Amino acid sequence: MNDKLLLLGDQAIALGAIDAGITGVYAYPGTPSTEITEYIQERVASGGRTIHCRWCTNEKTAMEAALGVSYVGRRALVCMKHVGMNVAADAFVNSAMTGVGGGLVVVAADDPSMHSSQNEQDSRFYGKFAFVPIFEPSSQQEAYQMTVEAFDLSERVGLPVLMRITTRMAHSRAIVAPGVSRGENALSMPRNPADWVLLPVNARRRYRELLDLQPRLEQMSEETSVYTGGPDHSMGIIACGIGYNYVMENLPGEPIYPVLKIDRYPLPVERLRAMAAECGSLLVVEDGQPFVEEQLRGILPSACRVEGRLSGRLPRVGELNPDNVRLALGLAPAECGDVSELVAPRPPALCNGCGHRDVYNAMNEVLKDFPASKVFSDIGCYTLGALPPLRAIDSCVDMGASITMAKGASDAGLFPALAVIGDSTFTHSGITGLLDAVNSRSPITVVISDNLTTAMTGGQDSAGTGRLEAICQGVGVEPEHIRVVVPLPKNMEQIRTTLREEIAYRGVSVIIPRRECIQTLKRKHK
Ligand SMILES: Cc1ncc(C[n+]2csc(CCOP(=O)(O)OP(=O)(O)O)c2C)c(N)n1
Repeated sequence: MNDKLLLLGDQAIALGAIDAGITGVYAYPGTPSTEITEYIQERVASGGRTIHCRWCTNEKTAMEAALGVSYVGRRALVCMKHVGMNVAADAFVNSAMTGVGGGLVVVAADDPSMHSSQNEQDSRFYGKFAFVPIFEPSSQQEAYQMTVEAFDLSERVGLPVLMRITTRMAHSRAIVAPGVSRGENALSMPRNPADWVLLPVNARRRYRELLDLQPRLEQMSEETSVYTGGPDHSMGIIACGIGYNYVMENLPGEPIYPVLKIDRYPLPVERLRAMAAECGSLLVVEDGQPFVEEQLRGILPSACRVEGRLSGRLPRVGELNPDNVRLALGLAPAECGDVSELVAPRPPALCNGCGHRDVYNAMNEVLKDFPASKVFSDIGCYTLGALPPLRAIDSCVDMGASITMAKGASDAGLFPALAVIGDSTFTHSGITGLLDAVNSRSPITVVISDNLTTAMTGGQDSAGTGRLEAICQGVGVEPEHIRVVVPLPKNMEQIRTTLREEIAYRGVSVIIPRRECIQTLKRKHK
């Protein structure tokens, strides 16, 4: 019997993947998913089994590398935050069309309440859209076990499995009892190599096969869903993923209402219909968007009363928690009060001594002479430059959008158009936009604020470190318009002059302010 461990949900998934015999984890950092890969990296570094665990350049490269592992019969884990699914979507959706060889599990960590994200999108829609099985654990122990099971299922049905978690599952700890660990699969080649060539002739056949598989997946959900009968049938509760935890915390012991725990999709339609037939109404407790609640409208007779986030019984936005679930269950509010009144909010800010600050101070000075200027920015620590007192940037949409938006605005006649992007975001998805700008000779000034790390998510390696000038030159930026400066208060005059010169140049210029992130520097000194 293995020792029990106190693990984050992320770590439980990581351990499950290690014990399932993965050959590699492929990921780009993003809260709340980052700790999955970091745990595997730590285990490998401390002498565990060899597992490929280097950070990828973005979520799409991660998904595709994992698909390559699966093609040759071995197991791979892919991890990302929910918005990473948008980047990986092309590969993800088509991986359901090719099918998989070795087990392939994709973890998408959703962030309801947008603690560190631009939106609240719910990754379950991606799983449904791609017609793949979705797992949604309700506890850390389940996260461990379901990961192992997801790899087995993936190989059994020949499809990737999407594991969907939300912030609380990822970042809260509980005891996990690990099971047995297995080794890697042997190398093996695809049974039907044509499946992997998505020419229309093969794709049409594969799509039919994918659709034909759906009743089998639905049947599996019927067999595994856990239904607990309760004496009071005035209401039935459908509790998904971590929502089940919140329900059980409020209804300890034997729940008085019937409870159906949903931890995998497609939905167990027959089970749901049977439950609706014996309950006065149904309450859907699901974190994220009303994914189940919406589907129930098509599954159940229209007379059936379904309540949840759409009906207003639970809040439409933000995370679920034991308190708002408690109210939806018709119970009196918990006595501990509203924590938001007890904990003083601390808005995020750039660290003192951060190089991004010096970049923005110089930029703000220079742009006083250009009242029509706009600074398109991106996602990273430097996004905090939008806040007072700096107020230095005008946009933050999705990773890589700074350069392309500056190009578009310049095409439309804006001058000067500037872009500010971090080093990791630049390699993630800024390079192709820079190529577009070079190809159309757009008069834009791109600032790649290089702190030599992916700071926002905790200081992971940045894919282009040491190669940014070469990348820009390779993309076609003229060498004399690739300028490197050191963002320190003592260099202000030089930075301002460089900015003025490159704004005056009517072509693509890149300025790279380079100074190591003070947080990673501090950690190195320690
Ligand atoms: C598609 C997507 N993937 C991941 C993230 C999470 N994320 C936000 S910023 C960032 C990288 C920031 O690194 P960098 O551009 O170097 O800027 P820094 O934070 O170091 O200033 C990451 C990984 C995200 N928001 N969107």
